[in-house]
Amino acid sequence: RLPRHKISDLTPEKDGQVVTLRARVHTLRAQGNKMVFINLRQRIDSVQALLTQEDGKVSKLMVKWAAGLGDESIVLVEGTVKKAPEEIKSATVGNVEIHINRIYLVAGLDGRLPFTIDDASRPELEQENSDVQYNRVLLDTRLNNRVVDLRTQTNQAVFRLQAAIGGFFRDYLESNGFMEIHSPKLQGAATESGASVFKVSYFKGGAFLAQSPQLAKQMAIAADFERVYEIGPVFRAEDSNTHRHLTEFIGLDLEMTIEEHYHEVMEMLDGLFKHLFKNLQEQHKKEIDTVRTQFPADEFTWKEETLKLTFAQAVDLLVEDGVDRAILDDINTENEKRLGRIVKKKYETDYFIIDKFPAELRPFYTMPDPEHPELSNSYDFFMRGEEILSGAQRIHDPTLLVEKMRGKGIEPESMKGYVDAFRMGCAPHGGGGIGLERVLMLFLKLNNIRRASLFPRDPKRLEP
Ligand code: ATP
Ligand code: AMO
Repeated sequence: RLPRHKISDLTPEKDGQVVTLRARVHTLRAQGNKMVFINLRQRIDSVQALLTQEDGKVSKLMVKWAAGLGDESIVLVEGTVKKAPEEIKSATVGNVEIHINRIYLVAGLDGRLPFTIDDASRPELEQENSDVQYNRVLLDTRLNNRVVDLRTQTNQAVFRLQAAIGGFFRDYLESNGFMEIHSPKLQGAATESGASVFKVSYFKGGAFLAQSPQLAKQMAIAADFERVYEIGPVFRAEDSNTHRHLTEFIGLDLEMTIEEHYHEVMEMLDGLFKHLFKNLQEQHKKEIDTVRTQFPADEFTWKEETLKLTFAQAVDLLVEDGVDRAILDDINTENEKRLGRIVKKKYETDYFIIDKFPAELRPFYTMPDPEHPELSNSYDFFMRGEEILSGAQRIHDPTLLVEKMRGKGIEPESMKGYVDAFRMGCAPHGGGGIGLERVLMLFLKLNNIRRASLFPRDPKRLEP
């Protein structure tokens, strides 16, 4: 049995070698009854193959049969590698073509394709200007037929990048002494606030789906694990039909003890993001470039020295730009984006941090600033003017914690296990939570979080 080859391994130096490939028929074009051109595709690579009687290795019947192969069938091909003639040098990998000697059908289609992979691969702008010429594939159609949509080279690259982000997150934290944990997603009580949790039936009673591993990761610190992280699903019952909200997303969470100051956590998180950006740009240029052909965007820009603004400084930048200070008690989504544009212009970066948020804007577990109790030791991180991480130093003193819970209308008894963790003594600590799909969407500028989720869940979509 001949060894299987990958399209990405086929280079002009292999000229004359016989190879076997399993691939999809991307497109097929018959020329009379003598010749068939098949564009073969494997993930993000493709190669031109041809079946011709002139090679003397295939019969007329074979050519006729091959001409009837449908797009997206899976075939096994044995053929000879040929350096591609100058005039057809194209996007094919390594400028080679394959002269097919034998071809077998591995799997055909039992139905009509909802759209062609070529139509689904058109650059967004081209699609916008060319409704007549091309069949435009709308996002909803793509998501309804996600399996076919995921075969585009863009999506193959997007999800390889998603996997890479998870990998770099894990590597960085492991090398900094963090340990992975797995916290329960079924909860007896709402985890952060009652507002946005899904209720599920649980035997004779009910349960909630965790809206964050917040309580568990803090309890792991109280249990002396010192530095922990989790990659897991997060559920939010928010009826937010926006480009950046999902009802289920992947949270990249971490929590660590603090020696002196909450800036230790901010520095760790900042180091993590720079590790991520650097390695994505260095090791995954091919995937990034592939996505860019469909979603043109400027390169994601960041600096070795990260821009850190306090909430007050961020507000000042917005006021300078003409926003009314009276509406800046909080920075809404629109002003967040505006701030992103201001920062990009002034500091030439797509990545920055804001800290010292007013205490009243943050969850009950957030540590107030000891010198200015109306502020808090909290931070948000931003990419292209949108929030990707939220975090803070936490309250480890049980008396203060109970007071803050009551202040936000939460009955401490309803979270007894959590509050008790601090009654048993817990070191100062802090952490943060990142939305994986948001990072991916903003790094690539995909403009809609659904494109960064394999099978997205939003208020209107539970299938496929
Ligand atoms: P998080 O802090 O969880 O990242 P967030 O900052 O987006 O998310 P929220 O404050 O709950 O969290 O989200 C509110 C923002 O999302 C609002 O500023 C609003 O612009 C937008 N938004 C939320 N729900 C809707 C909706 N149904 N329609 C349009 N926009 C919405
Ligand atoms: P927060 O609620 O801000 O903080 O969530 C953390 C990060 O998760 C992402 N995110 C979302 N992504 C997709 N769809 C959503 N509906 C959605 N909501 C949030 C964002 C956000 O920055 N417990 C705290 C974290 C902490 O303090 O450690 C928390 O959950 O990228």
